[in-house]
Amino acid sequence: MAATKLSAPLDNPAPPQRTRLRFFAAAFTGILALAAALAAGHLVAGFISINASPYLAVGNGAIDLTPIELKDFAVRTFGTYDKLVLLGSMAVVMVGVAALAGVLSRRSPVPGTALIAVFGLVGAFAVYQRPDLTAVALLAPIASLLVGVAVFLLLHRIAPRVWRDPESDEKTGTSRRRFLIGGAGVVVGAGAVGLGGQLISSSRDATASREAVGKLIPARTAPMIPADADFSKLGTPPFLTPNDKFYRVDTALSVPQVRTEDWSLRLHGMVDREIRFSYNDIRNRPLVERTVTMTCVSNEVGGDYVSTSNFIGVDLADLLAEAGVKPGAEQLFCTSVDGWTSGTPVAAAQDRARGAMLAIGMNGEPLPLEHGFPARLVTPGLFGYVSATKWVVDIEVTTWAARQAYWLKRGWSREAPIKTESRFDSHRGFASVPKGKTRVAGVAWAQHTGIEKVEVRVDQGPWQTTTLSQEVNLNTWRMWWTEVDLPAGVHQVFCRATDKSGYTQTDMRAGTVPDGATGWHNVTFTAA
Ligand SMILES: Nc1nc2c(c(=O)[nH]1)N[C@H]1C(S)=C(S)[C@@H](COP(=O)(O)O)O[C@H]1N2
Ligand SMILES: [Mo]
Repeated sequence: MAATKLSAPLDNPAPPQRTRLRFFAAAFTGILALAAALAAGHLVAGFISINASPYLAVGNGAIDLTPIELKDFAVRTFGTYDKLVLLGSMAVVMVGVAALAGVLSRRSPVPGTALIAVFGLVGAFAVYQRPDLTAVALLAPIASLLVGVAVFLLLHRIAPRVWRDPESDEKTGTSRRRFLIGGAGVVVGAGAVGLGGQLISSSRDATASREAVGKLIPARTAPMIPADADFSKLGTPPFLTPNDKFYRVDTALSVPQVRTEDWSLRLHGMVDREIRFSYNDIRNRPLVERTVTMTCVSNEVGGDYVSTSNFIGVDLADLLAEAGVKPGAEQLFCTSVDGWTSGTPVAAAQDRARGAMLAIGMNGEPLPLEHGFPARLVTPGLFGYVSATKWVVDIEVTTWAARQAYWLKRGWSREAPIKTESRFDSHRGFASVPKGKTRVAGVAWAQHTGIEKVEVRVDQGPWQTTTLSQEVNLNTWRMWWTEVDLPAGVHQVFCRATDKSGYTQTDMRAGTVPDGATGWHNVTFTAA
């Protein structure tokens, strides 16, 4: 046996150093190495934290680096799918780079190996940057790096023998087949390993912890929502948004998994006494329930990033009073477990009439994981990015000068009161209706101020007032409906709201950056 092996190179002279790999074989080695690398990283991350997965970490890093206009565009265009679009585009770019690494290495594995190593280092850097991960998390990108380089070098050793010699057809045929089978094996293996990582991480998720909390029963329940608070029969949304329909906006590529027993909230900074609350500390207090309409600053005129819930929790003003806020404090710098931050004006948080909360429940249930379980902030009247940190673990009482929150650093405004808005719900965009009378309905909101009236106008005609639904409280949306008379033809119908401060929505169109969109929503009707 040994003799045969020894003699083989003699019978079969060593391949010339400069053998070139076929183009596709070369690209294939790169892509396979990538698949193996990502899978290995994902598996190791499964044991630590799924955010340590280099793929997700690079994605999260990309989100953090994305210019605001693009990020805002993505949120507006792809909505909740913005994250899928990001992961998909990343996959395309990665496969491209991996194929390039392979193709660069048609003669020597060095350039491709170098490129893969750089790739691995980018992943390691992205993991290193994450505030929610410890040094152990670096094991995941390191596994990726090692497996990626190893698989690449291995395939590179096999591949030239396979594609070297077009003459000896039979031999090449079998080894080519072997290479392809080996390659398929790497793909299947990588898939299984990656899936394993996913399963391991999801077995450690917070679902069980959330279920263990059970129903939340407030000591002070919110007033019942009257039956005529919405006009859902005319096409408006129901007054309370079901939890699974509540809009979702955040920078988290994978939903943070925090179990109640691992959660605590540190309240510190410019206070007389620093306090740390456990989940039970909060849960065992008398809970209040408040009906609040939340809105995202990325909501366009006519958009859907607005929802209403019965939030259950404790008064933020109480927690602040217990800690004793020092004079001169300006903002609550709030940090999520994944490192995202927001800056809420102290005055808004202390204002009992506004009713800012540390919330642990929505509509009787513990917060859904994607809405901040175990605990989040809710500050009525302010856009979410300055007031509603999900998965909140740290509140530092400080000044504006001392700290800059996530979106503030990226060009959005420091002060972000929700703008008075109204929208059509019964019809959207372009609608065809019989000529004559048509019922139109929608919602309007001016949180913390309240809606005074909503008017509609057909083309350049006079404004006509609409019927408002019963007011639930100043912090919630209000529904409206009316009848418009449309002669045959094409008509633009506008709506505008006036709030209780006397402000009427401007028709000046403004984009969402830096502090929220303005302009009148309209629907184009074709009446026949
Ligand atoms: N941790 C964390 N909290 C966050 C965000 C985020 O990206 N990360 N986004 C904020 C924004 S921009 C909004 S509008 C609200 C949305 O809350 P929801 O997803 O529960 O509707 O959450 C806020 N809280
Ligand atoms: Mo937002």
